[in-house]
Amino acid sequence: MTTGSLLAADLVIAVLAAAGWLGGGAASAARRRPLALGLAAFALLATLARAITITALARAGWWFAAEKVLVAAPLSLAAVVVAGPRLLRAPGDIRSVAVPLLFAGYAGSGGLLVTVLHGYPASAGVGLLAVAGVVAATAVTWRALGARPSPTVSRVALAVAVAALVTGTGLAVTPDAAPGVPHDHRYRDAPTAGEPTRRFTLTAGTATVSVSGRDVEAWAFNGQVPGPELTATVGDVLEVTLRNRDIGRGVTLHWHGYDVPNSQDGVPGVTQATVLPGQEFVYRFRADQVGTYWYHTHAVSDIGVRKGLYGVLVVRPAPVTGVDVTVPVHTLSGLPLPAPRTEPVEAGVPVRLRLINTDSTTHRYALAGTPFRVAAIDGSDLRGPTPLVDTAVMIPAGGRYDLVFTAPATPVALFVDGREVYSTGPVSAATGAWPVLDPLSYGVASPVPWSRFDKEFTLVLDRGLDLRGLLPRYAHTVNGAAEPDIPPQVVRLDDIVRFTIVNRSQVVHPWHLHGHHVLVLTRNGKPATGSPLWLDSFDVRPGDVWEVAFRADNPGMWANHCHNLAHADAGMTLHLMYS
Ligand SMILES: [Cu+2]
Repeated sequence: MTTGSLLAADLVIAVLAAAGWLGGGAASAARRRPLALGLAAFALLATLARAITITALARAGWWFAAEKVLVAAPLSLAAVVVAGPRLLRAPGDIRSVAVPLLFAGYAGSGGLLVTVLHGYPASAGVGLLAVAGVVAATAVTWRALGARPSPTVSRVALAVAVAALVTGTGLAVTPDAAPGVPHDHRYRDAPTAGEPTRRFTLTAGTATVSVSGRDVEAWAFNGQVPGPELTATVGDVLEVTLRNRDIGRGVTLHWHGYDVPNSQDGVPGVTQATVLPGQEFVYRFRADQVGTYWYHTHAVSDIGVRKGLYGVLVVRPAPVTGVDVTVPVHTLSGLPLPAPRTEPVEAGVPVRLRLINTDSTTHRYALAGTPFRVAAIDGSDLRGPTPLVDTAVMIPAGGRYDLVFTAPATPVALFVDGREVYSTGPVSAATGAWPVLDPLSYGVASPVPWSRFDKEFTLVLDRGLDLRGLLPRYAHTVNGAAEPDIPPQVVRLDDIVRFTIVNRSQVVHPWHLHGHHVLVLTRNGKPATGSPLWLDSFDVRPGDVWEVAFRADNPGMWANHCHNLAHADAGMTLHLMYS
């Protein structure tokens, strides 16, 4: 069982246990004896089953189990100790066990709420708040059911609830409030990239575009979705003028995967101001990385990219030989892009398909009709890629795979999630059952260039209630905090930095660090054994633990965030800064 399925199973069992106790309590209050005993027995079994799931999660990593061991387990134990013996005695008046059963239900719910609303890291304050809630709810129930606890019991309960509430509230306030992102202008001076050799102008504006024969209201660069394809040859100096015609919430350009100088990175409020209607901003950088990249707005990025403010950036080593096709996959108003395209290719011609996922979720790509190799991932060439046949690749949000092959005499076709997007002729293929390539064991290994790390950071990805802003929100969190309260990661120039990224949530988080490519070291404790993987976008699935490393060689203030842009906007963004 994977840690991801364990997390899901544990959550389901916790819900069933709490519901069983509460249902049993309600049934006994209503004197429904068989139902009460049945539900309570079920809840008891579910509570005991959690001992197994919590232990297994703790073995997978303390991050996955901390609050369950420290808060939920003691509360569950109290539930079993209080309700269990009374049930075994099976009292004549079933109503007399209503309060113990409901207490067990509150205890189970308390532990569950701590997991769902607070998550990692566990804190004494949150544990005490849960205790206060359970004691208070039990006391209220006691009164409501007309039972008369002895004055001593009432006083003790009141004292415990008040003490826990007071202490918990104090302790739950995070002591080390994040310093936030200083608005530092040091890195904003445009570097001297040299005289531009490639000039482009991108004008952002609202537009009506046609997708699959339907008119769609979009936000577009130069009236088209995707925006114009920007191409360059390595060594070129790109100058891109961004104009905003009428996007009221503003735009910027971020060069996804391109490790540009910080001042050109396009993150509003961090590297530049948002470009408002009527304004412009000129980006200039040297094209010194070959490969497949893309650009997109980073202002209200979730909405802006979804509505169409993105395009392809390809830097080639030399003039193209053979067929070189970009396939930027996107979902615009629920309609898939690009439109299917068929063009015959003569046998023997080399073909490169540049697959780009510009959506916020993973896509599955399958190339039928030919053996192929994955030549590059996220713009970096792989070492010794071997031919693959009938194998699918999963590309994370923001990620790119370059597939290469020599055109056979028979047609080939590329499918994205089962939909044909590119072909050289008619192909019928069922690709749904194909195995998926694991890039961590593909290609030829070479030793990790570092043996020690100057800085190590752990990022635990989760969900939690964020009460720090004006309105409460159910945020996507990193180490229990949401933007702008996640402390920045501070490094020095030339530090070798290691990130451990842990996903204890129920959804995939495609991780994306700006300005640097990270080398994958391990996933779920197993070292990468294939070609060195230098990534800028990788899927951290539920229960996954990734270790990645990089050299801090690009000074500035860099966004480090989930590239499911809805998650990024809902708190899952922090910053890497150089001291
Ligand atoms: Cu995410």
